[in-house]
Amino acid sequence: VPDMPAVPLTLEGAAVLHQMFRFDRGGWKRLPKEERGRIAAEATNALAPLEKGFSGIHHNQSAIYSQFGHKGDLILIHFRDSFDDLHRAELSIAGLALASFLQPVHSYLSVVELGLYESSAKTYGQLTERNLTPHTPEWNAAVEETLERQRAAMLPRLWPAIPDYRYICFYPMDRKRAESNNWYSLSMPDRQRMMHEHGQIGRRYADTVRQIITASIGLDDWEWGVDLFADDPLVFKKLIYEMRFDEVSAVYALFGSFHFGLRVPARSLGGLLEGELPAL
Ligand code: FEC
Repeated sequence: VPDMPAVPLTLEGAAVLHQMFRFDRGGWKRLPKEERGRIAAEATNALAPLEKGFSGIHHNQSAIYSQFGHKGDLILIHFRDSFDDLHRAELSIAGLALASFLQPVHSYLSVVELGLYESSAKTYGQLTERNLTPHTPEWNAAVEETLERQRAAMLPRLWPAIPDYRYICFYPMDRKRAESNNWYSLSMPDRQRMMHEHGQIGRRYADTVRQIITASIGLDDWEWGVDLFADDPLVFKKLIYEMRFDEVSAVYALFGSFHFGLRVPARSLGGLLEGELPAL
């Protein structure tokens, strides 16, 4: 019997960029009021349509968050149909007059990923029963056929609209590759079982938090980006705390730095630059 592929099947969707900026409040305050108004209006006019969806496509959205703490002042997130359109978003922000007051302090590039642990084992098993051999053209065609069906079923999760919640919590993650605990040398059934348990904890929070997992292997410094959206910030703490005790996090997770922000509609950007937060 040939070895089954070790890599789970995945579906990829929107290309995603997170941008964190420091705002030069001192420089901004030194500008005459009318000049500040003009620059803020230009940025609002550029960002308001992107909030609804680039090129009129509902899911191709960008969103603004006011960042807590010293890590930055402004978080912009962009979801796009293609990496080219994603880079267009980045260039259009860089072209705003406001960009002279925004210093990029961090960014993260990734792609929406649905890991299909549950169905990978099933699919690989069925193909083996049909006497197909991994990595042959026949095997690849049969895998692609399955993925195509799954893609159609998962469209809204692959191309998500930015969830309409007040807070965002973003952080990157790795799975451990240490000598004793190496996720990548575990068997598929072991990983599948742990991911199943992970999903079970997650689903208990489905009413209060939306999660979007993006993959960044080959794109950025960590392996995954985790975006959580909620109206109650304590939900982030409770969910992440509970998951820390779950085997896949307790033994195999490494976390990068956390970024926490409050959603600011584009129409409230001018106010934010003057130091006002949008009301609830
Ligand atoms: O190997 C991989 O595919 C790793 C990618 C991955 C990371 C990750 C981390 C977190 N998740 C968090 C929240 C949720 C919530 C739900 C949920 C479900 C899944 C499933 C996959 C998955 N997560 Fe995950 N998560 C990753 C991947 N996660 C695949 C689906 C599993 C299944 O259904 O069997 C439930 C969503 C729903 O169905 O409504 C909520 C949080 C983290 C970061 C904290 C941590 O301790 O890992 C929070 C990486």
